[in-house]
Amino acid sequence: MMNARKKVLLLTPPYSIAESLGKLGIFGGRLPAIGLLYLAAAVRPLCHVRMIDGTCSGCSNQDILHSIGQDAPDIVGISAVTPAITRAQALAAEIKRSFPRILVVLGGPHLTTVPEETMRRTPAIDVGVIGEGERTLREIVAAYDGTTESLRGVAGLILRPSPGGAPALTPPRSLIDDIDELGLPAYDLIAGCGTIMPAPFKTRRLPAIHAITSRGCAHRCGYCNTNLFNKRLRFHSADYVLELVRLLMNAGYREIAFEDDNFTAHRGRLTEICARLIAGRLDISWSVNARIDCVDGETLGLMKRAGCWYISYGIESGSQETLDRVGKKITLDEIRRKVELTRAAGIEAKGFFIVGFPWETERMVRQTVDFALSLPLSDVNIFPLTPFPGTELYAQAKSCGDFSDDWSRMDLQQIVYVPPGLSARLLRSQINRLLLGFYLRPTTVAHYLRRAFGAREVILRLAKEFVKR
Ligand code: B12
Ligand code: SF4
Repeated sequence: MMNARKKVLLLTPPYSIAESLGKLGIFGGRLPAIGLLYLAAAVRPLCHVRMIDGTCSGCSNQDILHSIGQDAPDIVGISAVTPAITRAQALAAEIKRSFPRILVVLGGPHLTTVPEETMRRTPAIDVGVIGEGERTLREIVAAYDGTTESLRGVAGLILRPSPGGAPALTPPRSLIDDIDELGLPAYDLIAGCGTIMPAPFKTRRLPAIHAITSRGCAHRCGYCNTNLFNKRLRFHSADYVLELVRLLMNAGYREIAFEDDNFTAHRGRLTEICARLIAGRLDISWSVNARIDCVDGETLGLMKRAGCWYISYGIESGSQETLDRVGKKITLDEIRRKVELTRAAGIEAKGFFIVGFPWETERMVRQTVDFALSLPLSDVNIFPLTPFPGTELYAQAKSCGDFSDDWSRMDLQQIVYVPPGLSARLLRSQINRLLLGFYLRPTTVAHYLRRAFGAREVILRLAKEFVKR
């Protein structure tokens, strides 16, 4: 039997994009996992909850073990994306070795996508939480009596009934219909998480933070992992979003990076949020991710007036054939028109691109780079195709081309897949052609100098971090 009020520690394993980018890692975002903030808020009424974010805090496994030794939690919950999963596995093994009585729970997009395989490869994990975690974790905390057997009645799990035993699934967990019911995430817990900042490219004012105002995506792009929320899109209401903005402003934040897959998916909601931000004269600047087909001149103008200054678009390719084959449902003409409209509205536009799809030839890869260079974008980024488990392209990559199916290398920086007839060298040289061609051209440099002037505090912070590394 356990104490009445249990202790829960939520964490992400030490893993940072800086590991593959070195000093250039300062250009990546360092943000605590929003999922953990929601989980913490959900279980807080039932237990003592703490959070350690290994992506921001710069802590080591040893630091985490030390903290566990001091605090003695009953349950440790770990969250991991695919490239962080091997770190999560190693950390879980160390926790289990030093503290065999602690229940180790793993959740997040990777476990959700390949639960059996992940459990098989990770004997130290007692329980995996598949999909949305708030209600599941709450039930785990309430039911756990020191044995995994006590969790058999909790839906949405893959659990190991005995140490080292074969994992078994409990019935699936349905999604929450009204996500406003979740309440606001426990942002107060990030105080001890270390240096927090969205990617400097899309940060103009400090302090800045990130937020999510919807869950899932209704589209089916072949390279994207949308398994987590069963490919279903749910929105927080405009009321909720305004309340969230006020919470963050009261905590001192001056800028918010909305990290929804597509913040602009619901036109009516978008219009209402913008109108209320304008009417309330809220002094907050913000950025979003959007789909090209979900913006127009009118909404862009409204977004600008409401404080939006930066939009990231998943453009992906300069080959219409590739756009069609991945199910992107956008055309090259529309992309150009919408990027122009964005800039005309006074909003910076970033384009994300991918090269190396299974069917791509050298000509198609070059087309993507040429197309990206021809658009009036403010920023670009380009990745080699990374066929994540659970995506449509994973199966294709397995059957054609050269695919190193190594989870720890799937960080979007390393080339894990090369299509037939192409080489990793060709992909790398085209990626560099875009990045160098774009960022070293005089128009970009001049634009950046103007932007840097408007974001002096961010530049200063970057310079300090660059020297420290
Ligand atoms: C915002 C975001 C980011 C942000 C901020 C991440 C953060 N720290 O919050 C930034 C830009 C920094 C980022 C970076 C990366 N990201 Co990202 N990101 C997202 C995005 C768009 C939203 C994540 C989110 O907040 N979701 C909302 C919350 C509520 O959901 P959640 O975090 O999944 O948590 C819920 C459940 O998973 C579960 N759960 C999660 N963990 C746990 C743990 C326990 C114990 C329990 C019980 C439950 C549980 O319960 C939570 C609440 O319901 C997702 C796509 C998506 N729509 O999910 C991609 C996504 C998670 N990212 C992805 C990737 C690949 C990356 C990068 C590797 C890319 C890169 N190299 O730049 C890095 C890795 C960074 C890192 N160290 O984790 C992939 C992961 C794919 C995979 N197979 O793992 C996703 C799914 C995008 C995609 N569609 O492919 N990302
Ligand atoms: S790439 Fe964007 S639009 Fe396509 S499925 Fe993923 S989140 Fe949705």
